Amino acid sequence: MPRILVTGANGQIGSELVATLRERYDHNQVVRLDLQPPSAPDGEAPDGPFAVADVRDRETLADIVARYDIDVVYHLASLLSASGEQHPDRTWDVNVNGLKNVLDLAREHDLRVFWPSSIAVFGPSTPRENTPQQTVLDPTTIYGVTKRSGELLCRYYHRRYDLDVRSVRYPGLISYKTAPGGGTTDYAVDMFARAAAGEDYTCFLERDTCLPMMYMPDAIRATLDLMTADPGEITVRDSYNVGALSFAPHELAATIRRRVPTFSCSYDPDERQQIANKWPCSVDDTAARTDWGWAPEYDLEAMTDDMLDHLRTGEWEGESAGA
Ligand code: NAD
Ligand code: AKB
Repeated sequence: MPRILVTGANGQIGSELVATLRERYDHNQVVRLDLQPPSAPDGEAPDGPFAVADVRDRETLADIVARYDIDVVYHLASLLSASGEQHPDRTWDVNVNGLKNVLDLAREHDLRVFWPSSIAVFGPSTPRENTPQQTVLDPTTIYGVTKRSGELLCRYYHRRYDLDVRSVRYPGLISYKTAPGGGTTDYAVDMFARAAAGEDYTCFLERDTCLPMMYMPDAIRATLDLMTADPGEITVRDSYNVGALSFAPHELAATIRRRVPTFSCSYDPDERQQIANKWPCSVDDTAARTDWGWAPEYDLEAMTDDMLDHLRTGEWEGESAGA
């Protein structure tokens, strides 16, 4: 049974990935790592093993890998697109130097690595519809620059050192358990949260800004399916496009309004609009479908039903970091 380390484990993806991995494997085999301890009910100790560390601190990372005898790392610790523009130096340091620390430790300890890239690797010269797997990559944000640099670093370590590192370019992820951490696609989660609370929402993107999105259960399945695929099936070693949904804010608002008739959405774009304008609307994920059988399960209607059901039962912790 593999011993697993998840960095950035308190975040939007990490908190759900840890729960799924702990269901799939033994609870104590999965170690959470983040800058803070995981939250726990008042007076209770956090559930399961955790380590407080900064992924830029290579010595501490090495101690954790050795202490827990780690075999596999899901390296999620990162700054996202909107917060990245506020802290470009820190974003480079965490996103690129943190990844290099993990890859170097993986070489030394023969670890397998999952590291997520993003649709932020694309830019203004990239085709916006059905964006190909191989295409112009001209990111305009520091976040996108770090993601493309990370993709190339992963491919280099695979070719040069035969490291088994795998990656997907997640689209904007939508979930109800943990608030998103400072991205451009966060508006969708915020809109759901407001609608479920019986409130209206002012969107920070224009009504017609189409972006690729995915529901969290599909994202977790994509991650685990890629990591359990036979290494011989993996033909893309920078990062796979994975598609699921494509919609603009007004389409999401209309889908919600069919279930919450009193819901109203207005539009007041801020600086995140400039980021979204450079990203695609949809991606071509033929390589992921062919190589390891990727297929999303949730369409916009099914996701909206599920999100509202869960949010109405109170499974929500608050606003996104960028809100
Ligand atoms: P998040 O912001 O919700 O969580 C990131 C976590 O990393 C936070 O808990 C934060 O405390 C931690 N962290 C930040 N700096 C750290 C450091 N120096 N050392 C240790 N931990 C640190 O992010 P997320 O949405 O869960 O994203 C996880 C990964 O998936 C990131 O690489 C992100 O780029 C990628 N991704 C996310 C989305 C999305 O829509 N959520 C889309 C594309 C790609
Ligand atoms: C962001 O908006 O920054 C993230 C992403 C698409 O990488 N959700």
